[in-house]
Amino acid sequence: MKTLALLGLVPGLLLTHAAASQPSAARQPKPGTAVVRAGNPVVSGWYADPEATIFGKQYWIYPTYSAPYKEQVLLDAFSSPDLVHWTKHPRILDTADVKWARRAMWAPAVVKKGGKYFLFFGANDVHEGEVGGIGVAVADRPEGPFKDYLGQPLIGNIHNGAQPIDQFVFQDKDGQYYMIYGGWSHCNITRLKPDFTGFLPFPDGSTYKEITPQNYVEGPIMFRRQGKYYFMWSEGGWTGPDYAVAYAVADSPLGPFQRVGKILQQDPAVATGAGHHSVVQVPGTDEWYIIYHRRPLGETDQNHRVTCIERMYFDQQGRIQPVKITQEGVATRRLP
Ligand code: FUB
Repeated sequence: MKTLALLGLVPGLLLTHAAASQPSAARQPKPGTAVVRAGNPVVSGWYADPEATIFGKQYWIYPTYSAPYKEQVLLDAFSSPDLVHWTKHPRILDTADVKWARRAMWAPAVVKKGGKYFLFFGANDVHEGEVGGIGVAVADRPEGPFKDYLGQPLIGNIHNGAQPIDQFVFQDKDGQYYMIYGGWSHCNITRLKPDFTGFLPFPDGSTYKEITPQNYVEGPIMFRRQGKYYFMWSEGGWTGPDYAVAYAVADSPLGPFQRVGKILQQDPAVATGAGHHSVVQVPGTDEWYIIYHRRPLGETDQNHRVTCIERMYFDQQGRIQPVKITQEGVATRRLP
């Protein structure tokens, strides 16, 4: 568990973003009040590709265990009631429990459905003709233990040039679950069957639709806000300093997605390689957080990535505002 929370004073911390989704004046602490801040990174250790979500009154983060490549054989998870104090849940999934997975367990995505928790993951860094790809595991609790659900990959082949990694599961307002995924600069969207055992074809008969926007590399996510579909992804190379997050907006989960621009990237005074993120919305509010990984200054090892959180703001036109990466991180935010 991370034990160190940062103490800061309010002035200058909460008044820096002029945006439509700022916290209301009523929610801002009085000037001079000490504010507990998470500090970045929010958890100790090398953790990347963080999928953040909310189950009940807890925030959860499911990251990649960013150890040396061949040691990426397990997943840990973290939970928090307030974004500041995090509890580690070790080894929620292990390749020992997935007979077809042997390494490179990457970028989890977790959804709750019908009282079960489904954890989608990439395994083996699969290439043409190899065994591996996107799998799914299931548990009765968010901290697992998760067990392989299918006994084989959910997606084991390469479609439209997309490596089967970096899956994200998005539920539309009609209840339909979509999987959006892909590495190697190609992104596909598919319709999941209700029991997550496979896919339903689209009305035109296709199963894997490519929705790759300009500059897309990997790490897609999607969410809805005010009737619009926001599609976000990582661009640049994850092993270097120029990794970044960009986005597009459309009227449908199928796009078309026109790239708007970058909203998260390195800051030479803070950290490099900022990317592969997720977002959470505090239920019933327009408060948004971006959870992402970055590389500490001076680090060059590709796996030396840490998980961080910042506020994410929209302007009056619905554009996502550039995110400033910080050492201070976010203030305590309990769930309503
Ligand atoms: O952590 C392994 C890989 O690094 C992910 O799948 C990519 O998106 C990149 O973040």
